[in-house]
Amino acid sequence: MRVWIVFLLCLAGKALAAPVSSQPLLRCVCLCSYGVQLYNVCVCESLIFSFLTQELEVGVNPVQVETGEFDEAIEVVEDVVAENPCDNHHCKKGKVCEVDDSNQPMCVCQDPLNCPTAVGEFEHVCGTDNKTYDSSCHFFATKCALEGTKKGHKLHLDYIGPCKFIAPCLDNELSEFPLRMRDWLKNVMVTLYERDEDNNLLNEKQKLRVKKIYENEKRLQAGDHSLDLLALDFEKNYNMYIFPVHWQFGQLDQHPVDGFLSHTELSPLRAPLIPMEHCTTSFFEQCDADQDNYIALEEWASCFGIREQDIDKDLVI
Ligand SMILES: [Ca+2]
Ligand SMILES: [Ca+2]
Repeated sequence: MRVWIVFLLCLAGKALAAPVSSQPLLRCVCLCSYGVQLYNVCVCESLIFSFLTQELEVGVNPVQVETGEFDEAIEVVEDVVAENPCDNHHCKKGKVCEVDDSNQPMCVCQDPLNCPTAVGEFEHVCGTDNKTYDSSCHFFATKCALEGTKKGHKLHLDYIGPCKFIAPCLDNELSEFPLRMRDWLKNVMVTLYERDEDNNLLNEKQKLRVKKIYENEKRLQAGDHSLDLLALDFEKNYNMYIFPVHWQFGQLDQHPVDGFLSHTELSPLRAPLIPMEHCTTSFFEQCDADQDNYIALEEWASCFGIREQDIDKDLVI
């Protein structure tokens, strides 16, 4: 059975933004019960998705910075004989399984009216059409109904929460964004390392790499740091940041694993960040240097200040 421990980037109020070092477990205010406060977002450890019948393949990283909520692209068809053909037939978000006249399972668009009623505003999502949807279920059901149309093709889940005014990102703010994001990624890695008692969050290769960061006495502890300090730390301890940047790329590059991030693949990272970090969209747009709508590993790494000679496909484990 494939079990993916899912780390969900969870919105957390600024009020909770205490330094992580002294108190690693803080309650997140929204989508999950417990998480680790890093910077002003929370890495939540609450969702364990079990994917039936698949053994965890060697080399497959079991840690996903992904909720599954944003996967538009996955449609897994199992060839297992079952009483109900739909039992082992998984449909992508926005679709549900139905049996046709010859008892064959097929995925059809879900009626948004059949989506569970949202219990609170935190379930709302904002589409790239700037419309608020009650939940991601409502969003993907609507997107499905538009399948094959230009409008449907352009419609993506933009961010978590109701649509709101997002201030334009100023140039100086844009240049600060990777400093904080990079530091946050490094802290995510360290936290995974610290909490990986059962050895299922990081594989051996990853552990070895993170161990070096963990044991480095010059490591900047998680917390609120000035941008000057973050910039200085990056300059002095540059090597510490190379692996976390590659690691995050590997976490997102899953559907398919091809060295490029689509809008959908980027969603698990973008969607929770946008409401809190108004430069998120600009940052990722700028990352796509050749503007082909995909972020290649090289584009990603250079966005985070990783030098060309240090970009290494083999680090994306
Ligand atoms: Ca990909
Ligand atoms: Ca590109």
